[in-house]
Amino acid sequence: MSSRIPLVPENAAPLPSLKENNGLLAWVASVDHKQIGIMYLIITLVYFLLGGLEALLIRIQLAHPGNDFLTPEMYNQLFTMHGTTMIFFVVMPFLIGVGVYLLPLMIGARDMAFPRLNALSFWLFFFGGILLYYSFFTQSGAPDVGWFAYSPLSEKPFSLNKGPTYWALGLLASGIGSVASGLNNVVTILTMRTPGMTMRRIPLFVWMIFVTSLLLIFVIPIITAAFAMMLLDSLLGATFFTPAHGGSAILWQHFFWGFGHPEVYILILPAFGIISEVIPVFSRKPIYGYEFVAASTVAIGLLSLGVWAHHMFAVGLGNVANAYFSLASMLIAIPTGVKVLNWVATMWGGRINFATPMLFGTAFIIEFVIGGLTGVAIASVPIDWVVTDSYFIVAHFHYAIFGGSVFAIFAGVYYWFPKFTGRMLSETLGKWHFWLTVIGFNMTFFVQHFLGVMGMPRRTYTYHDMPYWGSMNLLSTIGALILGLSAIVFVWNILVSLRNGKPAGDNPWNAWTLEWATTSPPAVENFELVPPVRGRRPLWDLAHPDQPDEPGAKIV
Ligand code: HEM
Ligand SMILES: [Cu+2]
Repeated sequence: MSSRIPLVPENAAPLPSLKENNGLLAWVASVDHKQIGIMYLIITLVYFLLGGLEALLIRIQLAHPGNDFLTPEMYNQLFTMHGTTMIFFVVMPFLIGVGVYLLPLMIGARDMAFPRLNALSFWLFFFGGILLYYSFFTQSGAPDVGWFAYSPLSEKPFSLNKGPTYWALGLLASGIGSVASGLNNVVTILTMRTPGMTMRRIPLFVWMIFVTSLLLIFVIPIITAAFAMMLLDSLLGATFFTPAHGGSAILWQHFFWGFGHPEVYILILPAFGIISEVIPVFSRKPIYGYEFVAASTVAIGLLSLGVWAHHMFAVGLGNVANAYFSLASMLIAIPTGVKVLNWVATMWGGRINFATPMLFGTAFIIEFVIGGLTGVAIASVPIDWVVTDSYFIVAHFHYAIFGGSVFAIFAGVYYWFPKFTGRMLSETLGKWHFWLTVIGFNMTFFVQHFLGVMGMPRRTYTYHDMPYWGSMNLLSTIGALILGLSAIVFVWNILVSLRNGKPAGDNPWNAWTLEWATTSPPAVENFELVPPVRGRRPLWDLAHPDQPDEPGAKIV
């Protein structure tokens, strides 16, 4: 019994619980959404540490002017691998993985619509990452062309090594897995909801995953096709992106950013979802303006498809194109601002409990607003012309993607860890982790705004000793070391709490959505009984039958 692998149940005997199936094969062969979700989370933690190590090496090289800690070739490989890793092997798969774990639980289902497809997605992601990192061990080394691999730099004859080929192949594989995840999520949300769980009642996290999944389905194929063309160019002598032979280098940029801009929303919308779950629970109030949060997500998703060329203002697309892409980009600030207002209004007058998830949630709002504001600034063409490819851009996207997505990820880990494992993370270590992260993060990236405006280019191996450049870069590097320390505290907290953490019980935060209606961790079949769903907060309705969220649901 204990070595059985939970495949499709076809016998009437009770299913073995996850605890009985801890052998390696049970994990490798699993199609259980919770086991697959946990595997995503473990692998992304490993990549987070790798990507962080790469970032540290970059920052040590930049600590003072004229440094030669790394070789220029190594430097190029490191910033390329750092960016690629953080985006495609940390933030994106973390959010997909936490989605895969939570979706069925939140809508009262037993599993995803297509459990085997779910496993396929995970393994494509897993081997895609291995393919990418294998490049470090080849003679030519890792890719060194930046995370967007612009042509003609990434093409023959400018790139004689095979790094970009590993890059394209690894991302191609994991990208196909992401499209499959998108399809799986959409079908699950549309067809597997428990009775009463209408689309107007699903948790906001589920709404965000829904819109994100549609984006995955629409935009990953663009880059998949572009990878195929790039591989045809480099391996079979085609010339899609090489101008010297009639191809177009700018075409690559259109393909890349046609995918790449929606991709940044793929990285942030599920993060918005996490925040929209955490803020109400820790403010002890229902979310303010559920419909607005959901509808503004749909608006952001649609708008995000039509703004890609704001990454290409410096190309010289002409005034009409520049004016359109500038305006369209600024429009996105409206639905985004709506969300910020919703979160602040939810906190307003609430009984706020600043436990670690809420600390990260609150810092998320502040830092994401900073990243959003610099985003509106560089949506203005003349401003972008001044700061493009400078450290101002590096500061901007780290505020959005680290201060935003990664802070939300931390909020989510502290919030759901008890559900995943049955144990609480330590609050003391959590607070240390939080403060080290906030201080380290702002110290690393705030000064980069100034460095950028003063003209320091990004992707630069070293720099001249200009006034203030050395001291600001040193400050940034010290911040990065503090971030390294915070990551150690985080991992330590996970390891210690897995063994000795306080037992969590079913619902330690007194939350209201269905994942908290079952044991921690949930049994293989998720629920013994799914509570009735008569509103957006089923567990509130259950505990307060005389004052349900939707007055019609009152049981007399
Ligand atoms: C999960 C968090 C992070 C994400 C998602 C992220 C993402 C990125 C991306 C996409 C790039 C661009 C690479 C390229 O232009 O090819 C980049 C560059 C960089 N990141 Fe990060 N990063 C994260 C964390 C960090 C941390 C913790 C540090 C500092 C310790 C850091 C420092 C840098 C530096 C120095 C660069 C090089 C900029 C350049 O191109 O010149 N990043 N990061
Ligand atoms: Cu963009």
